Amino acid sequence: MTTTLTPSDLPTSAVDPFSHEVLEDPTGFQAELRDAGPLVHLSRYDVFAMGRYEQVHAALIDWQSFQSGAGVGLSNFRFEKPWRPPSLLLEADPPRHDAPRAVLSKILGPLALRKLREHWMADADRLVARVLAETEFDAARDLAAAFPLRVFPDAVGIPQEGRENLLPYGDHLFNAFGPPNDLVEQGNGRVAELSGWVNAQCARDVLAPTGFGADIWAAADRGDITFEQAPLVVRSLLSAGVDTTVHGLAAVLYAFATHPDQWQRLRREPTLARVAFDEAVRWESPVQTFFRTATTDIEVGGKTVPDGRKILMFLGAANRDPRRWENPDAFDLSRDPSAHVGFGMGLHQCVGQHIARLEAEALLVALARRVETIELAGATRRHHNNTLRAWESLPVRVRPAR
Ligand code: OVM
Repeated sequence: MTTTLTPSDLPTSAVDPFSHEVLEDPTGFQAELRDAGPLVHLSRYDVFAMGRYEQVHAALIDWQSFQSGAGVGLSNFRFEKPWRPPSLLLEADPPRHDAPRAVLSKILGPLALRKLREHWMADADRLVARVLAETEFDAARDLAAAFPLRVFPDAVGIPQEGRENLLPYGDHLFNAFGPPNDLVEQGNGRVAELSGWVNAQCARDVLAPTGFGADIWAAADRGDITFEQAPLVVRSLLSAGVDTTVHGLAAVLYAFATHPDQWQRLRREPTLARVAFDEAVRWESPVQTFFRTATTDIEVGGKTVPDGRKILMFLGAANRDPRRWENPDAFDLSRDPSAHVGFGMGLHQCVGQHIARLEAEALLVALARRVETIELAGATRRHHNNTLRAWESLPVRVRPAR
């Protein structure tokens, strides 16, 4: 990237961060973005960008200056009609954001998840045992995608039929936060069908009598949210709860398949499973980017973001910023990754992170028990998405433990 200075003295990059070249491997662009300065202008989309940990973190916790209510994608809801009714959580600011958030925080909190723990640990063990009938398999498809689809839709309480729509819906949703490029075009053909199915699953009479979905409707009965809000809160679960965990799990499996010493460490100390997952979320950042919108003229690193303009926060770049992290490109179970911004930070920080960690722990503990070595067994293939850092295929070879 050659960065030039605009008249206002702001470093500018002409690189398209949503191009296939950058999506295939964003690390080079991320380094150039960080080195260009604390605030950079992206001329391709005429938006502002931040790649350093300090500024990304500061923006994430300053919801008054950096709003979400105008959308967290490139599209500015002040001027453009959103492609679906905005999320009451992701695409809202206080005070409207707060009641749905409080309801969901409780439903997805550590206390509520204790009921699921035993069942998910046992289910992960069964899945791993079955997959290990072969010593070579696709870890992205057979573990990372398979496990969330076994446990999460049941936990929400949606019917069996149509579950194959969950991943394609999420894939399109996360593409739609980016520019209207070929990835979005490809998804547009099925958007009505997929949205229709997802929205239909949010109705009270479609959901099981117990589960996260039923819990959300019960919150409406109590008056904690309205009956109009309930289906949209269920929609958030179905939107944000599948692809994210699938690609987070793929990230940690890829990390271990390429770091045999770290795998042996996890086998000796399976209590590191949660740290390993957070380190993988830091290292790969399954959710790479989100936008905010300036609510006023905001100073960032001595330069100004004008009122109403979009700012792209590179969570993945911040999570590998050498100004914040020692040896940031290393996947290392010895570090404390807990300050990463892969789940965001502040008011909007991932409300499902305890679910994600429980899924990861269940899968990793089962694997650590049953697998002595895991290595790549062929060419890996990325899945390109405007927001997600994702895997299409991770062929692995394992030696089962005796
Ligand atoms: C939502 C939603 C959708 C996508 C992502 C997300 C990462 C939330 O509909 O609330 O958070």
